[in-house]
Amino acid sequence: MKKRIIKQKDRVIKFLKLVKKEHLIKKYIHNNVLFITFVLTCVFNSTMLRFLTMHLLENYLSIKPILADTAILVIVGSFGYLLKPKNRFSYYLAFNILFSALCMINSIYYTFYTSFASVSMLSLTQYIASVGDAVVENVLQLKDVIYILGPIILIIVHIRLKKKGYYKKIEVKSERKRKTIKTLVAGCIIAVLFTVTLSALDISRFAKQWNREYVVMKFGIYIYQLNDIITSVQPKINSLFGYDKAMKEFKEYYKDIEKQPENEYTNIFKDKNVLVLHAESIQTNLFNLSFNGIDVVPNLKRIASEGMYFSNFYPQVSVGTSSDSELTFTTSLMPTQSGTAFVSYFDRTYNSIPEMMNNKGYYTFSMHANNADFWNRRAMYEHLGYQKFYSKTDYNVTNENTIGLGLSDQEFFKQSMPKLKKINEKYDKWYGLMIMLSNHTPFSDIEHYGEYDVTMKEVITKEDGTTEEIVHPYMEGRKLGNYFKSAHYADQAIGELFQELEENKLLDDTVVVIYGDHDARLSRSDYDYMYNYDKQTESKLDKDHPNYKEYDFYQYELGRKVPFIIWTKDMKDSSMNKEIKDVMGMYDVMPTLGNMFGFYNKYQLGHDIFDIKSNNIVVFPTGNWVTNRVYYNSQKEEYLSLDGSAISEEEITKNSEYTTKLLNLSNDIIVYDLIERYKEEKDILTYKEGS
Ligand code: GP9
Ligand code: MN
Repeated sequence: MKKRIIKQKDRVIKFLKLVKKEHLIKKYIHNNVLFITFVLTCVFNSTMLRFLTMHLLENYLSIKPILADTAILVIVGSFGYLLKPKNRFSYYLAFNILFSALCMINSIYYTFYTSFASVSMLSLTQYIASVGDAVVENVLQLKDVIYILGPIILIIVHIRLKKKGYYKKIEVKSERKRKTIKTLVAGCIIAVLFTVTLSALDISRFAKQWNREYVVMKFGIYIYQLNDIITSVQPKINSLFGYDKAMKEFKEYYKDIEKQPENEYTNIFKDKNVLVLHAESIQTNLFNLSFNGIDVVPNLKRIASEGMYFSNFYPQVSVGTSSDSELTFTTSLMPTQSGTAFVSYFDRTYNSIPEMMNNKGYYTFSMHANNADFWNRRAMYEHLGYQKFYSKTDYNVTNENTIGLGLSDQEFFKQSMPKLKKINEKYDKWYGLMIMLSNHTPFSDIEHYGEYDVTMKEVITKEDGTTEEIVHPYMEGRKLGNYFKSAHYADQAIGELFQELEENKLLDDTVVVIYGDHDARLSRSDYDYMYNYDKQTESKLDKDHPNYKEYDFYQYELGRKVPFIIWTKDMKDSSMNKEIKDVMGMYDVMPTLGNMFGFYNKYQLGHDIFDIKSNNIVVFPTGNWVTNRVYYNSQKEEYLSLDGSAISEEEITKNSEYTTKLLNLSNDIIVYDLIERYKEEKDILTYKEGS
């Protein structure tokens, strides 16, 4: 054994000496310039993408993704050697363009969604196209286009090689084969080296793929994207194969679930009309902001103060944003782990609020002045049970009354009024959803938002006793400032809606429910600027300044809260007029309203907040979760204690396991259509027992 090791050692030393003597490295580089340029430029692009998106120290120091990128690129590049030298350039250029495009798409996507792109979103391109202009106008930046350097460098190298006669070399087939195999083996060795660096956590996250940042950070963008393709088609294959296991777990989970007990709000709103307001991109943090003495959202603040206001309410959206919010609101299920329920799984059976209201004799409808196919609503609404969908074609949309993506909220409400009046006259009781649109990213239609001043005004007294007003630009001209202007506009529209509803006597027997659908997708640095604004220099405080306080990850995540309000005309004089501070998620809406209106969905994953109270947990599609006590970041496996108390390891493990279980269960229910198939199973059983 010892002898063998010595022999091996001798061989390696001999080889290294040979490499030195014969200048083998130099020769290798000289003979493989094109291949090396291909690999290096692609590794550079992928590395830049990580640096420019995720600003984590760990990311800068990690060798893992570089190894992963190199392995995959050497393997892909090795097949280029099968071609004759004169044809190789086309091969490498094609892949270089493909990989650079991947980096560019992901760079833009990250700015927009703080996540990496997924091919499961390809079927959604028609919806993305509608906001495409907004993306280009607002998001395309220098950092997104640097990736074209890859193909440019490759072309330059190619031209120089051509001049030097590099491509005139003749390589026989066997030599090309030999080169391919050698390079392929080298690629595989790097892949093995990479694999041994992986931890169990890396592998499990890779398999699940939902923690996209983590996967890119450890596996690089190219392997991430390959894995994404596989995991995106997996649900289709899964729904054919993993059914038995999923059904078993489904039955297991629900066997012990009992109907929630009654409480003081049970049936309190029985037979009342319901008007649900889907408030696009309205965040809770707007409630605490005012500029020069004027609130950003004065009407929403007033409505909240007159009703039941849930101030620690979280959206639970994934890539399906608005549609995910609607899904979770109406079914108490979580967004799917791949694709979106509205698009990929619209044909499943859902126990939904409209369905339950239909069963109670309500007329159910949705109103949204956008294209009916956006987020596949037209098809999905059939399955959610809405009896009628008033969409773009039911409204008069002109250039003059358009803001951002479509019909302005003010016009939308105005034009909806006659429809609502008719419905109210015709039907005994009704349930309606109104989806707002104007307050949508990129908030650049400022000339239509009306006057709302987001500067900082200051009155100073001069030495001679006279006063002078100084105007600091503050949030003026910034994306966040534009968001405030846009939100102020949306709030004004809501104020007008309430006025018109009141004038038309539509509030007398109606419960109004308002929810913000998700956060406004603004970056952390925007908030950092606002909270660290220095009026002396009229810019952000320097990071070294003693007063600088970074707007950190947790502040940002906790700041993504949206408002949830339940309001009736007479509530302000009742005991229901209160603020509920317990954490609550979108999936708790159906159980909470269900108790108030008298319906129950056995498959709901949330809870009636008045039943679970301070014991509630809100899970997020990323695997993160929040309770009254703690916010847990599953990406980094870190947490923040919210009340300053000590958090035990046991509590973290228990809640993390619960989160994983719930996310998997929810995904299985949708992917395998378990509600429908369980019903069928039971029907067959009843039939058999009866015969
Ligand atoms: C589109 C609107 C916006 O009709 O609901 O969708 P979003 O981009 O917020 O998901
Ligand atoms: Mn939305």
